[in-house]
Amino acid sequence: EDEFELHKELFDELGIKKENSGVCNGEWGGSGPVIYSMNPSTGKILASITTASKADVDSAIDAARKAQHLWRSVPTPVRGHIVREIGEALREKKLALAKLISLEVGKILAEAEGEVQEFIDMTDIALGLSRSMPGQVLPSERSKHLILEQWHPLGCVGVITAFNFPHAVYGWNSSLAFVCGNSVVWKPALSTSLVALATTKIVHSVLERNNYPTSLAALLCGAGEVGEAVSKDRRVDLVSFTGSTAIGRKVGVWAQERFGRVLLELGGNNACIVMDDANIELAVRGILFSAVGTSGQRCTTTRRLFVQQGVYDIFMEHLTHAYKQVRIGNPLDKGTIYGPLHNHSAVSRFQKTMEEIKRAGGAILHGGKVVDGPGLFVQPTIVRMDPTAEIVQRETFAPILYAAKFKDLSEAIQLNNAVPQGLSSSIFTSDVRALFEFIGPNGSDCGIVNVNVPTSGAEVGAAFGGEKETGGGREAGSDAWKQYCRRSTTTINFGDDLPLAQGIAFHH
Ligand code: UN1
Repeated sequence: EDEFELHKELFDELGIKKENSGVCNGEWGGSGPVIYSMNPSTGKILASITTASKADVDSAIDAARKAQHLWRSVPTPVRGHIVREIGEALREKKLALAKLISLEVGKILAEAEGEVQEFIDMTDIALGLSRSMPGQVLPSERSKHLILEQWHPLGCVGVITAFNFPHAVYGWNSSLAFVCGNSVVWKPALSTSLVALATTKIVHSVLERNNYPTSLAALLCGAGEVGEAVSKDRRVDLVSFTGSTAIGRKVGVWAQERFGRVLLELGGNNACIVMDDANIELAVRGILFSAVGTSGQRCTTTRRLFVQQGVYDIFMEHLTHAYKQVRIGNPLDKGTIYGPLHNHSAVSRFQKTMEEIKRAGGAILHGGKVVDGPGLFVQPTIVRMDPTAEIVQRETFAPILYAAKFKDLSEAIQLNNAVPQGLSSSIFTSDVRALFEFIGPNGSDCGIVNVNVPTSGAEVGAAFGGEKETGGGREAGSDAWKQYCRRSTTTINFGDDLPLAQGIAFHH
């Protein structure tokens, strides 16, 4: 009982209790195991959540599919207005949601608020799309013929999200999925079930007041086997998965085996390149945010740093100085810019990696230790490391930055591209030739290629995602909406003849 940390006012505002059902197929319920949500800053329990059983997965997908049959014939601009209302409801609860994200994930309040803002901004994108989602008219090679291309709803979209963006990633996916006429079945990371619950309640409040079934936004809290069941289910037309490359590889195969679609947002191993001619102060600030923000637990976190030989010493001096100023503490306190890691396994991974670094001959320039105390705090860390070392090729989801010196741009690009992941990359330079070389076809091989902007902190208006082991998916802005649609191609004959394509003569 007294293991529970009380946040009554906040919970009341968000409709959360001490004991919660984490499953909704239109009705709240759940017959899987009960789990506990924990605050990583204190190590205390926030609430309990009943998770989904196999039977719950089955009934939620069934209900979501039925609801989609109704939803797909609602005019797209009307669907857009529903998504807009979700955005309005989120605006009202922004601070409360951000506090809950901060409590359950451990990220600082400013970043948690940014996450809610990403969802809100996505609802604006969806509203605009609802009036402008373009199809195409294409010229036919045949007389009195016309070719049309339309984008129709896909069906039921499974969304599996990670702990580090427990709210925004659902926002990117669901805003587009809903406006495109789909239902959504959400399997959040087990350890961020409360954020998923609060978010779903807000979405449901909008659906209910507009008389749409809440099974359009089904929720299945649970562990990996729930995600596996969703991924393998033939009734789920698209599985959008955000998480590790190891799990993503399995999800991809499960979905592909049954010819389901898959959208993968997997690991990153993102590098920043600092050229001799860079604005050093700007680069230090950018790289600090990108390497230390969210305690190094973004998929876009800067994990590798390549500094040109002429400025290496001075740059590293400035950067380590900036690391020394980082205020570690309770993520809800103003002034804290760096909170705890999310869970115990993240802390032990950090420790193991530090040991491996020492064995591999890495030199610790800052940090490297676990901070004593009840919360899961570790020091933000910079290590000078041979960039070809095995450990640097992996994504360790912790605030460890590997730094190395390079001679020229081509060496830096080669290093940038030498890892299996391909999410985000960045160059700091004032040389236009270096800039265009880096963003060109012989430059960075990542999905995100920034200039004088670090690797993390992407805006939702652009397509978000990466190549190689990052999985190839694109979410959020640009034309990412197309992945939540099926394309239909129609050839119309408005003449009296039947000319055949390719001029084929077929007389009988
Ligand atoms: C993630 O780390 O999973 O670009 C997503 C960023 C954020 C999204 C990161 N807008 O850092």
